Amino acid sequence: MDVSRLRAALAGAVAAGLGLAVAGVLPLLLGGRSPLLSIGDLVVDGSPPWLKDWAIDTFGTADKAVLFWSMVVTVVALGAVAGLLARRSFLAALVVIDVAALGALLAVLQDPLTEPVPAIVGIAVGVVVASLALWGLLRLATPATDEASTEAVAVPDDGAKPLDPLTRRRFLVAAGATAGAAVITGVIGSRLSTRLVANADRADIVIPMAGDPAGPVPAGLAPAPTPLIVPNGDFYRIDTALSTPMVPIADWRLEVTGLVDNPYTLTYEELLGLPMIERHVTIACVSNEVGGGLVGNATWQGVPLARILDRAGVQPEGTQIVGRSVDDFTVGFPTEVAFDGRDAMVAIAMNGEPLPPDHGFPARLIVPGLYGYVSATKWLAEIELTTWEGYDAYWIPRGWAKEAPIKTQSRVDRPGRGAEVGAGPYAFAGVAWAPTRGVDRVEVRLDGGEWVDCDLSESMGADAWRQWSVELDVAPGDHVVEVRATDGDGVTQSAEEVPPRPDGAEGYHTVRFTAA
Ligand SMILES: Nc1nc2c(c(=O)[nH]1)N[C@H]1C(S)=C(S)[C@@H](COP(=O)(O)O)O[C@H]1N2
Ligand SMILES: [Mo]
Repeated sequence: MDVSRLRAALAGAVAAGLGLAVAGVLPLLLGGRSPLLSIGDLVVDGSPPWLKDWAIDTFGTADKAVLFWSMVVTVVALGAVAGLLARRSFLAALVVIDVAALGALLAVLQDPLTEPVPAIVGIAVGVVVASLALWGLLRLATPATDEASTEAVAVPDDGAKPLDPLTRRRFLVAAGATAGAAVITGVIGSRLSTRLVANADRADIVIPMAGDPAGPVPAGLAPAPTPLIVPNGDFYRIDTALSTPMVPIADWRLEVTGLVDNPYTLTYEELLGLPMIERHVTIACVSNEVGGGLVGNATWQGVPLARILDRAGVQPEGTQIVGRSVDDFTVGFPTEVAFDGRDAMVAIAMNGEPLPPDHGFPARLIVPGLYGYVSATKWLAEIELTTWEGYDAYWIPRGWAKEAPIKTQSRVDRPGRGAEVGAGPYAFAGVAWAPTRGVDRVEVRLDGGEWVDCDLSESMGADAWRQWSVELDVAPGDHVVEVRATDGDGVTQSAEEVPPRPDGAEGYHTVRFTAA
């Protein structure tokens, strides 16, 4: 074909890129494994040990990315060669594409992890797409034989007929669109594959029994608008992640770093092998308004943070623990919190299941008594010991307090705001929490009258919330009910209204309702 070398190579490169993306992603959509992984495994298995060592030394944890990009570069380069060959013979270009596909096919067929059919279909469609894209692009880049345009254009130095500007632009747009389609397909595919792998990993996990289990969940009160244990699907979710990080287990490591004698790294398997505790712990968001829903109680299982730190040997200057996530969110809290007897843990399970992706799979921090933004790193990747002064975690420069214990709070869940209830005896109900101190007393008052003591659900430990309820007579008309809790230290929550920023809302939850 009468196409300049540059355009032919470009056409070949982008066509190959699109073919590669299709072949890499389509098998995932068909429920299979990406041929790129089969090829990658084959390359790794076939590499001599010195090469593997060198790759790990040189690229560290980026070795997989380097392998992936090497594949992309190789295929794109082969595509460029095919494009150049196509100037003489399109058949020769097809041979290059087919030989590359054959290589992928062989990698797939020897891969014990791969279902062959989806991979073969992916490769076949990839070949067709690459061939058609190359054909189409070359056609676009071929000057019409009865070229009417006499406009002066740059003459390529390789003897190809010049292109008029319109054709040239059309070719460039088409080549750009092909490259764009390849990139989009590739991005979707890589997201999809980590998602699939992470979900499959999560489904396969068997959480070992905690050696130190949580006590039983008491029966609770009736009516109970809010359960003692909030099911995972109903649990509030707060984070800065635009999309939930999906973390395949094989790629995940927990690093313990900073001001410690022996920094070390744990795999998920190793973490699961450590002695675990299980506890009922209420976690809360500092931005929760009085009466709001950004609080929940769950049964968490994990490895005591103290144990993880002791193995590293915290140095005396390591006065701050920074929890960093895979997406670089950070929390920071005083190191003493890990050693003061509360059950701070690296949690791996929530209500008997591996952590849901939205709640931090594969591992997160849970620190009883501290608001989430200073303690509860989800998708935990690193625990770094640093000085208290040396680092401010994510939300601190954004105007939130550096030390943020959860304040004693209580909430009316029944009646709802503005509800209409039947006049006569009415059961008021809700929850109250004061993690680490525990809730000892909850009182309500109707229409500014006397405070009345409520029944409390049996304690699940000081870190967990308690349900409260009380039956009061309500006369027909408009009413207002208020609630207040007293913690295990005998301190009653403060009445003064304080906004969430900078260290948590205060005030009594107040609900207006009508009885008829
Ligand atoms: N990686 C990461 N972890 C995070 C956050 C975040 O933005 N990113 N937000 C924190 C905040 S502000 C809260 S309140 C809790 C909420 O935990 P949940 O979504 O499991 O309820 O997670 C904490 N952990
Ligand atoms: Mo939060």
